[in-house]
Amino acid sequence: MSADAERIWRATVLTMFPEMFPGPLGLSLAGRGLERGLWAMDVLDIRVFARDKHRSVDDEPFGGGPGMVMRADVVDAALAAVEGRPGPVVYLTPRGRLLDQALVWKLAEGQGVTLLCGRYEGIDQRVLEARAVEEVSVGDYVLSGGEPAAIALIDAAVRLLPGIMGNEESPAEESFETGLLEHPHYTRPAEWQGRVVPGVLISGHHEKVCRWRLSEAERVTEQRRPDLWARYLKRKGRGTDRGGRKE
Ligand code: 6GU
Repeated sequence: MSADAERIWRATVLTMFPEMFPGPLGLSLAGRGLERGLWAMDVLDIRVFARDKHRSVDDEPFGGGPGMVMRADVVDAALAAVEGRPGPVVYLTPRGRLLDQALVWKLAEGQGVTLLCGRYEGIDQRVLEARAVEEVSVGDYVLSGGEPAAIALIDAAVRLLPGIMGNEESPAEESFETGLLEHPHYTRPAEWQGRVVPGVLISGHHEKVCRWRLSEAERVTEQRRPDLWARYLKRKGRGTDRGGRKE
């Protein structure tokens, strides 16, 4: 293995549903990058680390209540098998800190990430503490498991890796990089079902187009995302960018 191949960004996924991977990550931008060796993914089946004859991974929660909890010893054995890989170990859970573009950049700029996908009601808290696992959520709604969240996180990170995106798909101007949602987009035909494209976009005035796009981005952000809008206004005077990173 060459030194470069050892250093490529690597996602390690621990899951009870390995068939869910690569899934959408095998297609489009991420999939082409995977085929070209620009990043790599290893998927491990957590059930392999169950030791009893029934291969049980989960058990009833202490204190009672619905659902099942993944056992500390089984999850610990799975994490031990991938110990020493570069990058943080992240457990995907709606109890985690929210994933945002700043954290995506941090992960993409590292050497990779190990993602622990839970099912059932969750994972025994003791193993998360013992192995200093970071807990991350992809939004304020509940998925039936961490796998779609892991796919979202990997997709977001991989598209930022060098060589993945062509020049025409630069991330610099898109939503969350500027701290604003994006302006609306239009393409041909200039008139469709009686609806016309905003005149400034076909005026040929590059500077006017830029100003219009910024004002549209500001308008839509203020309207839809008061949280982003407040941060944008605060940050504007301070010369920071990229989801809060200092330039
Ligand atoms: Cl990371 N996992 C699950 N199961 N549900 C979620 C989530 C993660 N983030 C938001 N909802």
